[in-house]
Amino acid sequence: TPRVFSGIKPSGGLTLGNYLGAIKRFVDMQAQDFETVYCVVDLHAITVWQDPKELTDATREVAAGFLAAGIDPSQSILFNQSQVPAHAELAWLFNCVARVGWMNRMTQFKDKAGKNAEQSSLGLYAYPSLMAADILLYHATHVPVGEDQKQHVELTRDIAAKFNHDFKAEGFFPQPEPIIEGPATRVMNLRDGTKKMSKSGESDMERINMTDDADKIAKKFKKAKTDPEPLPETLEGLKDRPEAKNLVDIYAGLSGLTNEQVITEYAGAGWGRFKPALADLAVEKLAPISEEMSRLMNDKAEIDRILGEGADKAEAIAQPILDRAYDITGFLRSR
Ligand code: AQP
Repeated sequence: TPRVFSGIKPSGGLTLGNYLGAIKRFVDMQAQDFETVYCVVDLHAITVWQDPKELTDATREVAAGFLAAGIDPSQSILFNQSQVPAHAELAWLFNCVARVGWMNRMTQFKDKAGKNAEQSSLGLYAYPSLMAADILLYHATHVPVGEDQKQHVELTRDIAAKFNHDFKAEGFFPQPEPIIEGPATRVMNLRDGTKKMSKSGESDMERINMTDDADKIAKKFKKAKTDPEPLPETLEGLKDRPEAKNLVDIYAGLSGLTNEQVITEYAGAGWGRFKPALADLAVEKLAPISEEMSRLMNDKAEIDRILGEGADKAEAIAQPILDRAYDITGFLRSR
């Protein structure tokens, strides 16, 4: 069976972007004919500073988000990355396969490091190499991600191909496919439609958190930046209107309608009508998930148990593949 791998960083609470671009898709794929492996990628989170206690809390919160949204530990493997050391080990091999020039082309590093590249962690720079290890350690064939991660999955393909080629191990690492589907693969910041909605964005008003209550959700959509024009009659009318397009995409992502159907339903509607409808829809869809998340977060032992058992299952797949990679590399192994 084809195998899916994907992950989310515990670098803060989950956003609507993580939900529509990733978790909701993960749940869909769990229901299809795939073996599904999902990971709370804590090793990735520390590429920028994380307070240790907050990291532990966020790890449980992201795990709770997966579970509350419908990831079932009896159908999917769910674990946190640092409990399976093979990720860090394979990443080192890949650091020696990937080229500096490849990393220099990664737009996410440029976005995240900004003008401060010299002061960024070396880990942030090497992040795509660890991500390649995450995916290839399971010989994953499908990687559901938001638009922002497409370039990293493409780099993963390059690393797999170069490893196979350099060590004459044709076909050892597969070529994984990025799966970028649905109407909301890039949810934008509510205050600036040219920026992505992020967990770690400066202002809380720019994102919807999965744990926001109904009042907060309504307030955030009400204050979301838009242009003054009503919604257009056709999809083309959203061109060059990033904020309007974003709210339509979010509505589509939450409702299960296509963007086109949303435009047809709300053709000519003003924001005074569309925004409250969007807020109601978001509350309807997110409230049951956030209630289940808070219930789960009161039972830390249960979350920790699920992640531990998931790590055992993950390791059972990953370790033989790492061992094989070590043999291919020529490492002497006498115990
Ligand atoms: N705005 C978004 N729209 C659609 N998909 C998104 N994803 C993230 N933001 C959006 C997808 O969520 C998955 C997990 O992402 P991540 O946590 O590993 O890293 P990220 O993309 O860097 O997410 P954030 O929220 O922006 O975190 P911070 O602020 O800490 O860097 C990925 O599949 C991603 O595409």
